[in-house]
Amino acid sequence: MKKRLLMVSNRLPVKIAADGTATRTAGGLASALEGAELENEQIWVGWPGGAEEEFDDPEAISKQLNEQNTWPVFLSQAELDGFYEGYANSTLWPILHYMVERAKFSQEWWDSYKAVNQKFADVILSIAQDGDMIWIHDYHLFLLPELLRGTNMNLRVGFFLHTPFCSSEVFRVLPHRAELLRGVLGADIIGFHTSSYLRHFRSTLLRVLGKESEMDSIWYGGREVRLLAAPIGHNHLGFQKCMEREDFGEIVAEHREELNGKRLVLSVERLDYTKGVPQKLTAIHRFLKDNPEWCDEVIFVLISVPSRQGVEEYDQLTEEVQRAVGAINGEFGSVGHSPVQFLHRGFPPADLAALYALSELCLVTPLRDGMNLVAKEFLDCQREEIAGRPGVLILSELAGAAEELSNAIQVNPHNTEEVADAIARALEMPDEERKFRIEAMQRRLRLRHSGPWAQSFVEDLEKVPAREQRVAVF
Ligand code: GDG
Repeated sequence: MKKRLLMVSNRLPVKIAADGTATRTAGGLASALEGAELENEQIWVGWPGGAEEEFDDPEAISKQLNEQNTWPVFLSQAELDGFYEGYANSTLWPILHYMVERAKFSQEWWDSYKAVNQKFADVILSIAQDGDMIWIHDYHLFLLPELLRGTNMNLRVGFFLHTPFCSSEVFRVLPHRAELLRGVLGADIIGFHTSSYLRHFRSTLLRVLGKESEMDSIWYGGREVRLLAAPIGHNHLGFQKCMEREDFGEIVAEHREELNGKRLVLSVERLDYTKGVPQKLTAIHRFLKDNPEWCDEVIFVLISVPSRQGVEEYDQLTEEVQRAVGAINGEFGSVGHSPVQFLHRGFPPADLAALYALSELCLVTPLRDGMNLVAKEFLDCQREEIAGRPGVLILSELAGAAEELSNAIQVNPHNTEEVADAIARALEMPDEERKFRIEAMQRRLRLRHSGPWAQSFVEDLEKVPAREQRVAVF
C-alpha cells in the first residue's frame, strides 16, 4: 500500500466559511499537486486563516475539516502577531531576501515562533502513523522537522524552502541561526529552488555549525540528510484548463477591447517590497521619457494583489506605488489614455490566462524572488494567434527563475537604464528572435510543471530508508 502523505504548510489550501465548511482554494500548493498523479492518501495540516478567537467553535470546525482530510492548526491573535507577522514575516522573510535593514528582531517573536512550530508538531504527531511521509513547506516551519524526531514512529520527513536561501554572510545575522539550521536538519530531505540556494545553505552549515557536507547530502545526528535543488514548476494543467474553457474566447475578447489597440506590457505580483514595484515604475518612467513615440502605443498593466494589508510598511508601499503611477500618468498621459494601469486586486485565473496570452511583453523584475511563477505562467499561456506575435519576457536576474529561463531578456532590477532599454529592445525585437526565445523556454517548462516537481519530491521521500535501516556513523 502507498504511504500516506501529510502536506504541512503555514496556510491551509482551503477557505473556511462562517459555518465551518471548507472549500479548496485555487493556486498555491494544492494546485502544485495537480498533475502529480499521486496515489497516496493526502492529508493537509496548516493554519485555517483568521485568529482562533474569531471562531465560535474551533473544535466543531476541526471535526468537520478532519472529515475532509484537513487538520487545522488554530492560531491565537498573539501567535499571529509574534509568530506570523513578527518572526516569520518581519525577521526571516527580509533576511532570506537579503533585506537586512528591514529585518526586526525580538525575543518575544522568537519564543512565539518556537511555540507555534511546537503546536504544529503536536497536531502532526497526534495524527501521524508509522510509515507516513511528511512534506513541510517554507520558512514559517524551519524548526518543525527536528520537533518530529522525538517519536519512535518511522516517519519520512521532507522540507522545501520556497524563498531564496541567502548567503551565509546574511543568514548569520539572525540571532537564532544555529537553532534554525538544527531544526531543518531534522528532515530527511531538504529541497531548494536552485543550486545557488543549496550552495549558500551548505556554506552556512559550515560557517554556523562547523558541519562539512557533500554536494547532495550531509551526515547529521547519525543519519544522512539529502540536499537537493528542485526548481518548482507552475500549474500548467490549471492554466491549460482555463484556456480550454468554452468562454475563454469571450474573456480574451473583453480584455482585447479594453486595450483599445494598445500593446500590452503586463506585470503580476503580490504587492511586496521584494517584488520591486517602485523600481519597476522608475524604469517605466525612464522608458517613456527616452521613447516618447511609444507613449500612445503601449499600456503597462500592473496587477498587484494586495498583500499583508494593515501592516504599516505594506500600506506605505501601496501609497508609494499609487503616487508613482499618478505621476507617470500625469506626465505622459493624454486625453483618453493613461500609460500605466495599477490594478490593486486579484483576478480570476481565466482572466489572468487571457491577459498573459494577450501580452506582448511581461515585466518580471523582483529585487529577490525564490522562483517566480508568473514568469513561467506568462510563457506557458502565450499564444501567437491571440497576441498577434510571440511575446517577450523581461526577467530579473535576481529571481530563481533566471537560472532556468536563459532565453528571457535578463536585467538587474536596480539598474533603471538597463530595464528601460530592455523594454525598448523587447518592443522592437523582430518576430523571428521572439519566436526562437519563447519556444525554447516553453518546451522546457511545459514538461517541468508543478505536477512532475511534486511527484519527484514525493518519490524521493518514498525512497528514504526506514529508521532501522539507516546507518549510524557516530
Ligand atoms: C512564493 C515565493 C515562489 C498573482 N496574482 C493573481 C494570481 N497570482 C498568482 C500567480 C502565481 C502566484 O500568485 C504568485 O507566485 P510567485 O511565484 O510569483 O510569488 P509568491 O507569491 O511570492 O510565492 C516565490 C513561490 O512561492 C513558489 O515556490 O516562486 O519565489 O516568493 O501563481 O498566478 N492568481 C490569480 N489572480 C491574480 O490576480 N488567480
